[in-house]
Amino acid sequence: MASSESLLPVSSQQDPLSDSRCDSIPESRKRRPIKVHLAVYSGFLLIALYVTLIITHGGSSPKNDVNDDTTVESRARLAGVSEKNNEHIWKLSNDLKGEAFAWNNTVLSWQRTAFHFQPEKNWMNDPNGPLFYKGWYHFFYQYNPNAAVWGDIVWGHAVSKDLIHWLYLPFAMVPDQWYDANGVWTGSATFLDDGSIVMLYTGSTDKFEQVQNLAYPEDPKDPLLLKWTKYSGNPVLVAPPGIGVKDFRDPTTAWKTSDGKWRITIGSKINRTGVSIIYDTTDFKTYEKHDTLLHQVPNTGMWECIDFYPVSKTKDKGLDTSVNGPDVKHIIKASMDDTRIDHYAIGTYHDSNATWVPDNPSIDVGISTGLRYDYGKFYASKTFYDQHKGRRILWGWIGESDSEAADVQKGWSSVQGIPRTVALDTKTGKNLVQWPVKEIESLRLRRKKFHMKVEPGTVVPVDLGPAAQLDIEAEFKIKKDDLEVVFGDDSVEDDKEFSCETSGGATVRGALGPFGFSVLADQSLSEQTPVYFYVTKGKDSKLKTFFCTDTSRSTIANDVVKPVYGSFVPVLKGEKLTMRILVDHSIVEGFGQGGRTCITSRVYPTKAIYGATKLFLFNNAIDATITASFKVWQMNSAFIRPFSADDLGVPSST
Ligand code: DQQ
Repeated sequence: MASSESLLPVSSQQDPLSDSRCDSIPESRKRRPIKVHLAVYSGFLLIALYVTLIITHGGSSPKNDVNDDTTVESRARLAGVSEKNNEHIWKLSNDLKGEAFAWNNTVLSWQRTAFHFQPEKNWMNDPNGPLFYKGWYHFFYQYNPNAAVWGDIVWGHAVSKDLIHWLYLPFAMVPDQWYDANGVWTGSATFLDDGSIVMLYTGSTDKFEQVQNLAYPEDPKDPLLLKWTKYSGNPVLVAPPGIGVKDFRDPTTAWKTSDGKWRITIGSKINRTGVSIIYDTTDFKTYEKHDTLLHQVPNTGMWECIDFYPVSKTKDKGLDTSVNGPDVKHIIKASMDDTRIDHYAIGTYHDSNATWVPDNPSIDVGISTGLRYDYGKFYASKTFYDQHKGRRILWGWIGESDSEAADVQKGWSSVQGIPRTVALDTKTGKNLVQWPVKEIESLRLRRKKFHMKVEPGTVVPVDLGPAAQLDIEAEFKIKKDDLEVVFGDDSVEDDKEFSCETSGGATVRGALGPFGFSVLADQSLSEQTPVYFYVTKGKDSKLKTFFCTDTSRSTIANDVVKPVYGSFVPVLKGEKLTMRILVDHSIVEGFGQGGRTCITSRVYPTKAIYGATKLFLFNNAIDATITASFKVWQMNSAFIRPFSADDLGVPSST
């Protein structure tokens, strides 16, 4: 094992993971010429303007899509949904040089992913109506055919035999009716008892009002479901009294009631209370609204893309959406428009009065300390029951963390996360577990196995070759003697306040962490994305483990949002610490402890690209020696391309 000392000097003064760019301040920056003062003052002015904007926009909390500081309202805001706008994040950051990073095509081309679903070009957002039909997985998605920014939304459509290799098909639905003239927005599929499919989706009308519409396959015999018929009586639902016409969207998959009707829920808000409105139907054309709500949580704002489904308390397998009973818990997930976070909660569904009660009200849906599918970038997600393999699969939209200008330059925006199986963690009963679908393993190429002991304050290069497309599975053990010393030593402070997001990232050294991998790193570690565990000693002397990803040094570019992501991860007695990481150019997906805590990041290296992309193992703890046993696979690229007749075994006519 090589010590990091040859790579980077390690001492308690100089942290092995610290940003060498910060080490020396050039003479020119030590003095403060008038220009700098001006920059500082204009910085304050910008911040003041920003704070004023937050207040004038109803006091909503800051979020990734900071409002523009001009008076022009954004396209999406006008239409009644939020959209990405990272432009001002970097201008408000410490980097006040005023110029965005100069991206070039070499760097931008490298960012395109190799095994994540993304369209050939332009903008994509929410997953829509996923399903399995006649041997094909179908994936629909919000898509702008005209630009790499949100707008002109149609339903893109692709099919796959294995959820990994995808064939693009013609658009399933486009805005061609008054009731969806401003966009065919998010929706969900339901299988009726006879195996036929109905699709409910939100239309943004010619007046930008949100209504719900019904569509169904024109030819049920067609396994590709190429053509969709919109019901002549659309819209089937308009916003009920008391609900804003721009706050009524994203119908769920329907589930069966005990008296044989179908039930759906639609997200909205009443003042600042996020709500889940509930309807019963027998034919999907006429609906009966319940006076009560499925659920509501004050101060959470608009609920987008609600998902509602059962999970088994005892088995790992997935359940069809209508299953209920004593061995079942129900999940409500809502996408918080204010924070762009997908929150879920576990609870009990009461069929008789169409309500749902959380197991633990202190971590109800949308509460900031509550549960999240993913602690990084992951939004507008949707599950479906895969009747082919008896599992529930989760899709999530992974937006960009760079600027809109960079997206326009690269010609595309957003990817979808690798589909994940999702199930209740039967060991804890208190969280879900998510895991990349088994089929992703078909892309695994060359495997290398490692077993390394890593001393405190060490960074070790992992000898791999190319490291831009990887699947890493790792187990970590903290040396027993070190743990005992930490437990017995009163001078080692309790880390009860630790938080991945606010405790300074991977450079801050504690007794028992951080340790993990730096992915997408260059040789000098001037760019790197550490994915790591940080173990703290609780007041009760029990270990508390956090799983984090630090993107703050992932790129030298300044026009990128670079947070530290992560959260607590449950580790049960006798369990080793385990993590899995999928690396695919500009996306890193981390799964801590078998998928109890997941973190997806978008990162945009400028130096750690092509042949210069490396992987490092690090231990930045002060008091603990770590043993890491891990396997790394180079990952093949998936075939994601337009459909041709040959894909059905039919020779194409030329
Ligand atoms: N995206 C859709 C809406 C949904 C939002 C519009 C969530 O239906 O609420 O593209 O990202």
